[in-house]
Amino acid sequence: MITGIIGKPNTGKSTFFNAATLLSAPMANYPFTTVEPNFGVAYLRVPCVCKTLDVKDNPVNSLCIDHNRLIPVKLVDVAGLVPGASEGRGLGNKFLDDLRQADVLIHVVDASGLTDQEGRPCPSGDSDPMQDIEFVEREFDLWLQSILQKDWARIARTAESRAGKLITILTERLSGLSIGENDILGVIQKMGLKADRPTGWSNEDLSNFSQSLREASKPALIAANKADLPSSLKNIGRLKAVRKVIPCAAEAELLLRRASQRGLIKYLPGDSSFTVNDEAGLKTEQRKALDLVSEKVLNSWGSTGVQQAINSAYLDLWGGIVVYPVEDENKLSDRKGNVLPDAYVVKKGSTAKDLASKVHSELGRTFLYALNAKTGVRLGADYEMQDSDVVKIVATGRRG
Ligand SMILES: Nc1nc2c(ncn2[C@@H]2O[C@H](COP(=O)(O)OP(=O)(O)O)[C@@H](O)[C@H]2O)c(=O)[nH]1
Ligand SMILES: [Mg+2]
Repeated sequence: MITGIIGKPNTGKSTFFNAATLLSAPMANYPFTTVEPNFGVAYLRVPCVCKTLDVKDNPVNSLCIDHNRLIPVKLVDVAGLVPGASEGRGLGNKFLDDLRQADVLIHVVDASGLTDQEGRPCPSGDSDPMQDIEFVEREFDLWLQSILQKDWARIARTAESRAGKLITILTERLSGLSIGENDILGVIQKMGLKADRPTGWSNEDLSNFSQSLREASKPALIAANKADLPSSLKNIGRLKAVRKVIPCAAEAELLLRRASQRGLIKYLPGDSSFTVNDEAGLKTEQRKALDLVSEKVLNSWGSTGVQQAINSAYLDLWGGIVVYPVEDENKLSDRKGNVLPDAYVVKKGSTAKDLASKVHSELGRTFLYALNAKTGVRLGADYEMQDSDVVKIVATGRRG
């Protein structure tokens, strides 16, 4: 599961990425061993079950700070795109290559209207972020359409030779883009397209199909960035009427995380305020910068929005829930005695057996049953995992 950060140039994508991936607390176990250049690790923040269970935990695959579980998740910073990118303008198809693996998107827009579609300064402030959203989405759709259209006539003819063949061909063709069979099937049904007669699909059908497929397979939220600037206010109101929008101030978040890293303030990403550790130790300009963040961002918007955007991407768009597998259901620990060692983000609807497979493929294969560690209740393979479940998985293998 990967979240992609997209948008035109100069909206603050890299600032957002840098802020989201900066965490001062060190992590013992780095979960992603190979991190490619534009990939980074951000953290999902959820209330940790250690609080309701009233236990002291020793996280291994994640962190727990003041009863907040911080779970590493992957982010990819996609190259900025300009109108015509799907035909190779700007960095062109580079952005689309970066996007392939993304399951959900955070679309960063410059809500202030102070940059044009190419990302150049627009001092009048009348660049319209709504139009930016639309052109970025359109480039994506055109790109998807171009992939489908390449040899559509041949695909369509081949597909008509056998019932159900179209879905197989499309699934194969789009598998590298994190677009699955269910998305394809769902869109064809919703649009009332004839899967058995693809030679009859018009160009317009293909165009609409591409758009619906993007919406289904790459759900996106709008991070309305630069919310600290005065001209952002009215634009954010307009955007909220038509899209899922989270007002953001990525630069402020970066400043707060850096200040926290240097021990100047106490601040956990997502908080609505911070406290200064040593008032006397602050330089005048540091004090001033922090006051500005309080005034323009925290007091105006409630938070910088960066953590909220990450959380929303994983929990709302993707439908994630957080569960805690343990090996000892009484101590709630792993074998080494680490209490609540691991937190896993799984998709709503995942079963106990799905979780077992995620922990270890062998554990999935040899799964017998699971135990709800909070209640002692035995759970079958098909039990649907619930948020904050703590479970022990019992298997036949030697691991059990
Ligand atoms: N006022 C304001 N400026 C920001 C914010 N985030 C980024 N910027 C500025 O926007 C410009 C572009 O930022 P950058 O992250 O490089 O954008 P990218 O091209 O989308 O990666 C830089 O000058 C940033 O300092 C923000 O939250 N508020
Ligand atoms: Mg950038």
